Amino acid sequence: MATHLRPELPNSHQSSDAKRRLHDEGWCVVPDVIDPQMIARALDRLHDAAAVSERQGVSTFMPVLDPNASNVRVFFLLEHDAIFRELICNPRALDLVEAVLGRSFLVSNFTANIARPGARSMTLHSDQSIVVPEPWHAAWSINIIWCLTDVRFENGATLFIPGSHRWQAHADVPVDAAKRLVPFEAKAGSIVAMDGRLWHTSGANVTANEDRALLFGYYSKPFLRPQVNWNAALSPATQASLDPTLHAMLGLGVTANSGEALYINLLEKRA
Ligand SMILES: O=C(O)CCC(=O)C(=O)O
Repeated sequence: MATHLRPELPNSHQSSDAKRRLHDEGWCVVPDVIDPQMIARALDRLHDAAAVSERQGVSTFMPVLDPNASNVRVFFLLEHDAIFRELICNPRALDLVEAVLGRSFLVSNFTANIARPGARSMTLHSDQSIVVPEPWHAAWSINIIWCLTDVRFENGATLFIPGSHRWQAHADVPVDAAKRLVPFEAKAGSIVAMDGRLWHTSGANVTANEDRALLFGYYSKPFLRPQVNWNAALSPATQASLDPTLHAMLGLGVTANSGEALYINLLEKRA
């Protein structure tokens, strides 16, 4: 394991420095995107969503992903609460998404992974390699990770390989990849942007009693089909509550595959 990284950026020039780091290293941290009240509210709604999910028969333990039930997975966040629909549209998050994907993109997925004490790592992967055949010449997806707790190596920070977004094929993944993993560290309220090509895995939570709660907002080029089309399953009531930009961003409109409707809506909002 290499050294811990804390690449928080000073407030001035934050945006351009963050984008430069995202371009050069495949990831960046932006601190203080949401305040303590919002963090507490999101955490509260996340725990409610996990309980509702279990009650509905959707297990929060995914043996295909995690070695044991100490990782609590919550899917379908956009249906669970309006706060998640607000976070997925956060302008500072979308600014980083646009920097990587350009003007047209869709929300592919919004899920949570709470690493509780005893949680262990999943398999090393890049998110893009799961849905796009090699070679990976360009970023076609990006994760915006919302930190609802402080995140550090000991409580299971996501481990990643800086610069691995430049690997273009499975053959580029070195045999000693696991030794190159480093944890990101960030305070609650930060977002971490991660290029879809960056190789990473979840960390082990070796603390006695400290949860690590992260939300993963996954955005992709509009022509990429999501692994699971959660957006199509949004209830009629939730769909009716969406503003036109979010409706377009979820790929629910007829122009989803080009993303044009999204761009027009974003421009109108910014005008
Ligand atoms: O929870 C984490 O730190 C990483 C999760 C992840 O990479 C995934 O679910 O694909």
